Amino acid sequence: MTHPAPTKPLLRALAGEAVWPPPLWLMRQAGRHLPEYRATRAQAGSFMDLCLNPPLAAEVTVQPVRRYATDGAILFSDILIVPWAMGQGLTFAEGEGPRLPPIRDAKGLDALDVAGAAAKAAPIMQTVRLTRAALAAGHAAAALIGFAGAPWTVGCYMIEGRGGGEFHHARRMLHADPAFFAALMEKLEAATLAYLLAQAEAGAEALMLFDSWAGQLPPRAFRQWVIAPARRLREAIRAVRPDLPVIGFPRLAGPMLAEYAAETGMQAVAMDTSMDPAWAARHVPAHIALQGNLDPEAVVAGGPGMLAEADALLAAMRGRPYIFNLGHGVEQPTPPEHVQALIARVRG
Ligand code: 1CP
Repeated sequence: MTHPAPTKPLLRALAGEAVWPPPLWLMRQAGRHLPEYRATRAQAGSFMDLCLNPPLAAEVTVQPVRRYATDGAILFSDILIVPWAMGQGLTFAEGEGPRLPPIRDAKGLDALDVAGAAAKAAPIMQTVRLTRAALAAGHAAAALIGFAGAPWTVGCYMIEGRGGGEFHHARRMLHADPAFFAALMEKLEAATLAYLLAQAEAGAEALMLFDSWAGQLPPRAFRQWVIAPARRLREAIRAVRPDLPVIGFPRLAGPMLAEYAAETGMQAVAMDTSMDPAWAARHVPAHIALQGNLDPEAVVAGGPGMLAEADALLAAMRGRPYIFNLGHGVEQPTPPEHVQALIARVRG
């Protein structure tokens, strides 16, 4: 079966075209740096209430597209929705990040309900449908990006019960009880695949796999628990939807980024802030798009320093498929005018 060539700039770059000026979106573009987000969030109640309220979640997904005309809209949700949908408790303590009852034994593992997760995640799919409709009606050039956390990163939160640290329990579990760890990863991978396919079915035009804590793993474990699951997920998505591009983000992978890019079959790999874009351009095959990686703090600061950083990044990426983005999420104190000035510079 052949598919028509994509016309949206983000999807063209993901198809391997060196679109210039490059398409652009920003991780955490919807969020607390935007006054309109804070207003909708207050209307929803808690962060979880917002994630599970399709009209309001679709509204905050579209807000940065409306304000900045970004080429991508990333679904407003969270990577921890998958463990929540499998039945693990999840709360977001105001200002403190996520809290989950840690899973460290067979009892916790057995209680995870992979088959039941789809029904609980149904509101997220409704958000995808509403967002697609809103983009079609008013922002026809923007592509909707669905996402999930990768098994290793989500497993870190499930075992640890919280973020903000170094995930000692999760990293130790891999050595101390490899059978338990493998069983948890297997359940998580199955639930993640179903969750991504449901987003594709509901209208996501690209998917992104966030492995934010990939850099915690030494190379052998990185191959086993970052690269191999990403490749299996990528293959399984291709079997159902051969046209759908996937972006992989093995954060802080360092030189392992090259192996990740060569072996997972992703259409793009995202560079974190620590990655040298010139190194990535040399080591990632030229048909795979690169995404990233301006320092989010440069955008908080703004001014000529930010513009000089953006210029250097653009110079390193020119001539290859590339998607402009930050190396991590937009920081809360970022003035929207700085984002505006950055985008104007990228678009020349
Ligand atoms: O109070 C609030 O408004 C909550 C802050 C917040 C937001 C805006 C959280 C809690 N999640 C989100 C949204 C979110 N998270 C998106 C939406 C789309 C967008 O990018 O605009 C996405 C893609 C994520 C992904 C996510 N959640 C990641 C992967 C990317 C990354 O930042 O590395 C991770 C690690 C999480 C976990 C999480 N959720 C929220 C927080 C504060 C955290 C980090 C916890 C920690 O480890 O400290």
